[in-house]
Amino acid sequence: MAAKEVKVPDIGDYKNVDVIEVNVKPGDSIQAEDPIVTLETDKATMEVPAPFAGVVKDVKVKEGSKVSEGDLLITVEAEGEAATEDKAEAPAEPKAEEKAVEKTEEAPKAEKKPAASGGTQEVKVPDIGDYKNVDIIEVNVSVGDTVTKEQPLITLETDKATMEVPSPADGKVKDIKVKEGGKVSQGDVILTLEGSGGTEAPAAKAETPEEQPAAAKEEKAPAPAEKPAEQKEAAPSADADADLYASPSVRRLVREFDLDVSKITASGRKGRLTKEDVQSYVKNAMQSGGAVTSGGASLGLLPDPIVDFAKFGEVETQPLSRIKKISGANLARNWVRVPHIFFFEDADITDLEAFRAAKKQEAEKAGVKLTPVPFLVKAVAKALTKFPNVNSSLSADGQNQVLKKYVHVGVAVDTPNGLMVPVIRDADKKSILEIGADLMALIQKARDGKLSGADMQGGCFTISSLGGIGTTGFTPIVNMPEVAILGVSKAAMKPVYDESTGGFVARLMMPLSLSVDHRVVDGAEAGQFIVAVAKYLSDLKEILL
Ligand code: CAO
Repeated sequence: MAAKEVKVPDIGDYKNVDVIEVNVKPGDSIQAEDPIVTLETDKATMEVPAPFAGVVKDVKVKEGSKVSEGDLLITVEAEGEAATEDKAEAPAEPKAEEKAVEKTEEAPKAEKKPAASGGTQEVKVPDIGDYKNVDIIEVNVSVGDTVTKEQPLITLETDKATMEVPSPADGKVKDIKVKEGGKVSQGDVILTLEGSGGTEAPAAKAETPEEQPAAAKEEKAPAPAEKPAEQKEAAPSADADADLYASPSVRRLVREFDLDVSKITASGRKGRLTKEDVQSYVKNAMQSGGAVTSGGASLGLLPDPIVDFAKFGEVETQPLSRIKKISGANLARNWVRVPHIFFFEDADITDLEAFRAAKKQEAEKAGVKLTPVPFLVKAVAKALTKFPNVNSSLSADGQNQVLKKYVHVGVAVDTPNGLMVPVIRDADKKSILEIGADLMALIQKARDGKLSGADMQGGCFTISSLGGIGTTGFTPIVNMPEVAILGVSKAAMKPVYDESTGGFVARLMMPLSLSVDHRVVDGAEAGQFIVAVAKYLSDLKEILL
């Protein structure tokens, strides 16, 4: 028996993909095609199958890790000679699955025009690779529902991946042609959508075979092993999470709300957890004031108030943007899970402002709008190098502290769709003008809705500046897994006591607030940190020391 490495195969353009399940442990006997790990992008979950049979020797990833193509997953003592290195490195199935999913995203996007006011358009199954007669495991909408573009309409499942077909446009569901348990292939009509405005929608062009040629490469991929989805729930497991059988959107819901899935009864076909299961579980738990999350004892909260606002006057109900839904769930978790403490300090930026005013035109020539924010990023980066504890995170199990040797600073950006936090990398090594240039590019991308996942990953600390808007102070919520966030308010002239003259002088003071995770940062250290940031801003020379 020889120990062989099993690595992440080609998963398309995705990098740092979430490992949401690890299905094996050291000592497990596995067969070829057994799922080793489950990966999840924002549109699909996919299993990486074992390329050969053997005994798992070592597992190199864990739930919550992020992986990219070529990363080592496990080592296996392979049985027999049949297992070749080639197979070990590149089982091709996930590639085919992911490509199919990418196409499900692309195809509806081509149907840009909404259906006419009162007119309808047929929504068809887009290119899903070579798969035919794919199981519909979930129909996410009902007749009469108002849907928004990109909202999942149905969930399909092959033997290796689940994928959602998103709505190509805003509209109202007029007629549904499929049902849960049915099977579909590319081009089959899913539903008809009644548009909310615009001109008559063209036929679903992007879904015609001429415009969506079958991916030739996928023909090279070995046919997925005949392994019916039923096997997923056939094997009982002590860990209910590890066997979660649900669509990507339901998995996401479970994770966003940090639910204990072992307590939720799955009512879907073959034991699949449906969105309704999760919703009714949360509703029941809230009504009974019970805990719904997996991370702690009951908070004993009252259920949320349910109010018919229309009884009190005219109202208009609008769906929350996707970003608001995602960030809302994250903020709620961070607020409940992180024991916050808050610190306040005013930075005297009188000299900084004089310097900034003097350099503004020069910066503009270099294409940089020199606001106070690049200076704040630089001051924070310096402080993070001085206070490594603030530049750290708790490990996922809460047992270790991860100290970061890099300094990547996130800046909260207000966008039409909600708050986003792009990250300026290696801010400690960059000049203020370089930081300004990075910042401008990221703000533009954020407001154009073009930030990539990579632009928002890896932050060590966040700055939330409302200085351009106003406010005299606020307490931002720590952006987990970071352990601190700086809130910046509008600088104002204030009388400051001058010990040397015994009188008051007018100085430009910028209010700073620091929120920290008290599990990691003690009060004294947090105080020193915010005082240091204020000192660097008050005297830029301090940054050089
Ligand atoms: N005090 C006084 N003036 C300030 C200031 C401060 N603290 N910060 C910025 N300004 C000034 C700028 O200099 C600029 O004026 P000039 O054009 O005369 O130089 C003006 O305010 C507008 O700045 P801006 O907001 O366009 O740009 P910015 O670099 O200051 O901020 C960004 C960029 C992305 C941080 C900001 O636009 C933004 O989106 N902030 C919102 C953050 C947010 O919503 N946080 C959530 C709070 S809860 O966590």
